[in-house]
This record gives sequence, structure tokens and C-alpha cells, in this order.
Amino acid sequence: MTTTIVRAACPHDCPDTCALLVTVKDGVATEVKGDPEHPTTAGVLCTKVSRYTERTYHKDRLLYPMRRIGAKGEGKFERISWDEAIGTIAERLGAIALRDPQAILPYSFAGTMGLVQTESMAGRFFNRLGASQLERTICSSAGGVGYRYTVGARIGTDLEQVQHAKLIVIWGGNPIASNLHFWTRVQAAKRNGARIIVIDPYRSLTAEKSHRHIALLPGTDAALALGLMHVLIGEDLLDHDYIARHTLGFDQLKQRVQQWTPQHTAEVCGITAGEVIELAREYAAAALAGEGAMIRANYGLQRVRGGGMSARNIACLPALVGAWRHPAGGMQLSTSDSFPRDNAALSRPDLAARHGRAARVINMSTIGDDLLKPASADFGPRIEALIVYNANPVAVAPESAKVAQGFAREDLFTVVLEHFQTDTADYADIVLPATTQLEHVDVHSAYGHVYMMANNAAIAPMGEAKPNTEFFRLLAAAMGFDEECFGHSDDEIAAVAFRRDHPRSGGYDWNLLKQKGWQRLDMPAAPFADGGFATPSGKCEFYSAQMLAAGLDPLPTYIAPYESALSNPELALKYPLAMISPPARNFLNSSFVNVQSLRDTEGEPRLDMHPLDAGGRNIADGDMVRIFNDRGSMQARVRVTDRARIGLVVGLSIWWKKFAADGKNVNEVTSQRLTDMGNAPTFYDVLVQVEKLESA
Ligand SMILES: Nc1nc2c(c(=O)[nH]1)N[C@H]1C(S)=C(S)[C@@H](COP(=O)(O)OP(=O)(O)OC[C@H]3O[C@@H](n4cnc5c(=O)[nH]c(N)nc54)[C@H](O)[C@@H]3O)O[C@H]1N2
Ligand SMILES: Nc1nc2c(c(=O)[nH]1)N[C@H]1C(S)=C(S)[C@@H](COP(=O)(O)OP(=O)(O)OC[C@H]3O[C@@H](n4cnc5c(=O)[nH]c(N)nc54)[C@H](O)[C@@H]3O)O[C@H]1N2
Ligand SMILES: [Mo]
Repeated sequence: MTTTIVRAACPHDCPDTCALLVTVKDGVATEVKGDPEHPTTAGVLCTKVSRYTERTYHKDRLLYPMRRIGAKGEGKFERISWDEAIGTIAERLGAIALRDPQAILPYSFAGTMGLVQTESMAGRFFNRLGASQLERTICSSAGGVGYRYTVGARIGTDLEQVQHAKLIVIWGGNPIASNLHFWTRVQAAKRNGARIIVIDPYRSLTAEKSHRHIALLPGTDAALALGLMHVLIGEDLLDHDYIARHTLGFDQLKQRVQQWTPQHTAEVCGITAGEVIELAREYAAAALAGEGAMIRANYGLQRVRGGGMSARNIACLPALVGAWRHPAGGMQLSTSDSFPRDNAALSRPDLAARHGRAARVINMSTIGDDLLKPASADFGPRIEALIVYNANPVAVAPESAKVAQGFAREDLFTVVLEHFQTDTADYADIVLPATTQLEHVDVHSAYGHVYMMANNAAIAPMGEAKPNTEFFRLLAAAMGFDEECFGHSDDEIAAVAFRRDHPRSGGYDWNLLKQKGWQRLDMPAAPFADGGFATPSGKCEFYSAQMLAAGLDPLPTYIAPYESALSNPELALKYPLAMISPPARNFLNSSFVNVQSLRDTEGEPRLDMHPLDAGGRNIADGDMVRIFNDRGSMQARVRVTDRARIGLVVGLSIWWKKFAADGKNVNEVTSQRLTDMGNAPTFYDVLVQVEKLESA
């Protein structure tokens, strides 16, 4: 028997991007462990990924190409060969491309985050083809844009410093579920005497373990930040030196926040004025004493109409109190822009030049509407073909009834590359088996740490599974694309993923990274201790000329949710409850829902509801209910609990529709309206009504 240990990286959409050690015995992966030497992984994995072999060797893995034989959505397929699959796809796409390649759309997101298996060969293929481009907005673009306007780039506090903080504000995040290795350091900080404050409408697992939980109404974070700035400025709790040297627009900001008294803020946010004042004082006290006062802002606060502005306003706070001076102060939203990725080398946008026009752009967050649109001068050609990989849109995209209706179109040709027969795969004309992270090569950046990560293949592909890259290589060949880059191997692609000449990449060398597994970027611990923001002015921009040019308010402001009792009282009469659907701890978006042991832990689709909201509707703990609004409905079993504040219901997500009694999930009630910045979805900007299901 031969046993080897292979260095790998977790591919999932999570800030932690862990370093893995895979034990392989006679060609079989027997164990996946966290690398004890990788500073952020520190030998620990989440429950999901420590079960990665259960997912890889799952009895339901797709192992052969298949062609649909039942109705769309029904899930009936028969086996075909790879040759037949590639031949059919090349023929269909070729015919459409003769009319207009923009009728073809890739649909992909972050099933894997590897730079090779996402937009490398796939990007080259679609650029060369002249297909429509997908605007990938479904997760983080609102806050990303708001943060960039203020700070200049998605760069922030190094989360490896967290244990040295004295005050940690966890804002719109639930790290126990979604950023576990950050949480480990928060606990270390707590043992060192740090105070933990969580800002979240829901008493999440994380909020429960904090010293203070501020349960504001969803979508009101920008207002809370304005109220905090009012107190900081009004009570002169400021780092005047930092403001003078490293910020822009303080006087205008001062004017702007005048109206945001603690009382007014409290009314908008549904909290008390005391909570606003105390939070401002506590935050300023730590920062002005030269201690680490850090804000960990996350995705929960971005999924509402004003999500971009929320991130922007919050990003003004550390500069006011000089919190950036301390390595464990400042703010962290995402580390993405720390990485010198070479997108031009990876996905070769130059290959699109032959079409002599900019490709039509389709926003992935409005795929429901867009699949149903006819051709028009505005829209361009009707979407005739979809190639889906690394994504499960029928489960995860908003306003699901429309998404499913679009995918059910008889005249749409759909190809899905997957590990499993997901809700989306059920609608495919052709399903293709993809390799998992244990079976292919990849290289990763991260959004919660600053290490470049290598993934070596640990085992041979299962069945006839192929990496995404190989599918696009074969398809490119079948369609006669003969550019040299379509012949590159995955290793050759990985070798150009990061710029070698960039000061942060340490002369990036793929062969070396493969051996070592990971390498830290050359990044300072306190990136803005002495200013040097990546904005046009080089300062933290309280006033942003870029925002003005983009048609936005150049100063921090509050943009109310589309759907809330205060902003839309008429709608609230019909649908009085706000609904949010953040991640369940044992799922990763809709990945892992089909892993039995993890699904058993989550049980079934649930709805957390406050005792007063439940009582008023004659709903008891354990009752089945129908959750609905004008867009649709879903069923869930109620947990009566004060974890959900009054007026809020919470359905932890994202369930596969086919595992629910009614074949639906929470995205039946979410809307396709977009955020103020970044064209992102508003998953947590939703009003619903809830009623007891009598027959259950
Ligand atoms: N276990 C697990 N981990 C994951 C994921 C998963 O599905 N499961 N998903 C991954 C992905 S893709 C992402 S983007 C991240 C997401 O993970 P996070 O960044 O943690 O974001 P969410 O889970 O969307 O929301 C976090 C918290 O924000 C709260 N929240 C909701 N609305 C608001 C609001 O308006 N304001 C404030 N202040 N808080 C609000 C929610 O109640 C929730 O407790 O996690 C990643 N990690
Ligand atoms: N209601 C509601 N909806 C949400 C959210 C929410 O909080 N609430 N969160 C949103 C967010 S933040 C996100 S990021 C999106 C996530 O949406 P998606 O990125 O679609 O994430 P998943 O649901 O995990 O689906 C990824 C799929 O990719 C497949 N996959 C993994 N690796 C590979 C590979 O190497 N090759 C191929 N071909 N396939 C692979 C997996 O099997 C899985 O089915 O969902 C969004 N939807
Ligand atoms: Mo996400």
C-alpha cells in the first residue's frame, strides 16, 4: 500500500480558503485535513470540508455525460459519450453563433473559486466566440463598490492580527458559520480582554456569543453609521491629526451628519438612542487610546437596496478615529484586491477584439427576467443558449419562479457542468460530469486572507468526469478555435495566474507554490496606518467626486430599503414581515445540501419567528407555514424564537428545491431589484406574510 499526502486548497466560496492536506491511499482519498502550518487554517477545517471525501465519493456523483429525455425540470436523462456531447454542443452553438454569438451566455459563479477552473479556459472560449458577457454580481459587488469609493481598493486589516484587538465590531456577518478561522482569533482576542459587538437583525450563533448585540432592522446599516458619525463628531471623539492628513471632505461630512441625531438614527434603525451613543463612545475610546478597534464588515449588510452606501458609510468610521493606525484596528471587508491576478493572461479578453464591438452584458442577478425577454433593440438577441458551470442558479438566483420559467423554455439550449444533479441540472439539455477539487489542478486567491494557494490533484477523475477547462478545450477544438492558448494545460494556466513582476507576489513561481502549498503576499499588517489610500486623492474620501460622476450622492447618505414598514407602508400592510435568508452553517450556499450527514444536521427548511409575530397568527413552534408575497411562496417549519427580532423572519439557506416538501425554496419570495451600487441582488430586502398551513 502506498500512502501520500497531497497539498490542496479548499475551493469553496468562503473567506477562509483553507490549506488542505489530503491523505491518499492506493489512489483513494481517505482523509482531508487542515494544514497545521498554514497560519490562518491552523490545522482546523469546518464540518463541511472535513467531510470532503463524503462529497467526492458521494453515490450521486455525476459520472457520465447525459442527454435529457424527460421534460425540462423533470430530471430524466440518458447516458451519452463525451464525443456525442461535445459534437452536439458544438453544432448547436455554431448554428446560433452564425446568427449572433451574443445569444449565447455563460452562467457561472463560485462553486469553485480556483482561478483555473473559473474564468481561464472558459473566459478564453467565450471571448473568442463573442458570446454575451456575464456580470457577476450575485454576492459582493454592492459593498465592494461602496468600499472602493471610500478606501480605494478591497484591501483592509489583516485578519491574522485580530487577536490583538481590544474591540471587535462584527457588522453584518456570522463568522461562526461563514468565516470560522476569523472567529477563532476573535475568541483569542476575547480571552485577552477584547469586547465583541455584533450588529445583526438576527441573534445569530455569533451574536449569541458577543458582549453586545445590536439588532437593527435589515437595510438600515448606513443610517447607523451616520448616527455614529454624528456622535463621534458632535462629542469630538476624533483623531484630528489623522483626519487632517489622510481624509478628504471632513467639513462636508460634518454638515451632512448633523441631522443624524441618536434619536433620529434609532427611529430609522429600530433600536434605542442609547445603543447608538454607547457604540460610538466605546468604539472611539478604544481607537483613541491607541488600541486595536476593528470592524469586520461582511456580506449580510449588502443585500439590500442601499447595500453599497452601507459599506461606504461604515468605511468612513475608522478614519475618523484613526483606527487604521493599529494593525488590529481599521476595517476588513475583503482582501480580494490585494492579489495581483493577471486576468488578461487568464481569460484573454483580447480574443474578443475580432468581433469589433463590446459584447452585450447580462447581469446574473436578473437572469429570471432576462431569459424571458424577447429580442429587442435595447436588449439585443434573445438568449438562446446557456452554459452553466460552478453555479446553481435555479436554487440561488432571486425571484425563482421566473428563473425556473426561463430555464423551462423549450427553445433554450442549456448545458450544465456539475458534480451533482442539482435543481439547475434538471433543466439541462446536456449534463456533463465535472471533477471536484481533489481531481483537478488549481490556484487560488482569497477574500479573507492574503495567501496565494495551490491545489494539486490528489486522485484521478471519478468516472468520466473532466475539469471545466478540459470541457472548454474540447469544445474550442470542435468549433475550430486554433489559437495557441486553447492548448494550454491547467499547469500552464496556473503559471500565469498572478503577475510575477508585481511587488506583492514575491516573484510568483507556480512550481514552487505547488510544492509549498501556499505563499503569503508581501502585504503590510496595517495597510493605511500612514494613509496611502488607493483612491484618486490618496485619502479616505468622505467626499467622493467619483460617486458624484456616477450619479450618486458624493457624501454618506441613507438609502432606505425597497421593502420595509417605514419605506413602503402600503406594501407592509399586505406583507408586514421582513425576511432574510442568510447561510445555514452546514451548507455552503446550495453546495453540501445533498450530503446526508450535513442535511441531517440542518433538518428541513425552517423559519425562525418571534413569539409575538407567531402568536398573533396562531402559529405554534413546529407548525408548517406558508411564506408568501406577490412573487411567490414557500413552505417551512416554524421555530418560535426571539432570535428573530419582532417583525423579522429568518429562513437559513440555501435549500435545494427538490428536498423541500413543496419543491420550492426561499428565492421564490426574493426580488430581482438591484442595489444602489454594483448592480447586486437584494436578497435581504423582502417583505412577506406568513400563515399556518392547516393541512400539515
Ligand atoms: N457555512 C457557510 N459559510 C459560508 C457560506 C454558506 O452558505 N455557509 N456562504 C459563503 C458566501 S458565498 C458568503 S457571501 C459569505 C456570507 O457570509 P456573511 O458575510 O456572514 O453574510 P451573511 O451570512 O449573508 O449574513 C451574515 C449576517 O448578517 C445578518 N444580516 C442580514 N441582513 C442584515 C442587515 O441588513 N444588516 C446587518 N447588519 N446584518 C444583516 C444575517 O442575519 C446574518 O447573521 O459566507 C461564505 N461562507
Ligand atoms: N436567498 C438567498 N439567496 C442567495 C444568497 C442568500 O444569502 N440568500 N446568497 C447568494 C450568494 S452570497 C452567493 S455567492 C450565491 C451562490 O451561488 P452559487 O455560486 O451558484 O453557489 P452554489 O449554490 O454553492 O452552487 C455552486 C455549484 O457549483 C458546483 N461546482 C463546484 N465546483 C465545481 C467545479 O469545479 N466545476 C463545476 N462545473 N461545478 C462545480 C457545485 O456542485 C454547486 O452545485 O447565492 C446567492 N443566493
Ligand atoms: Mo457569496
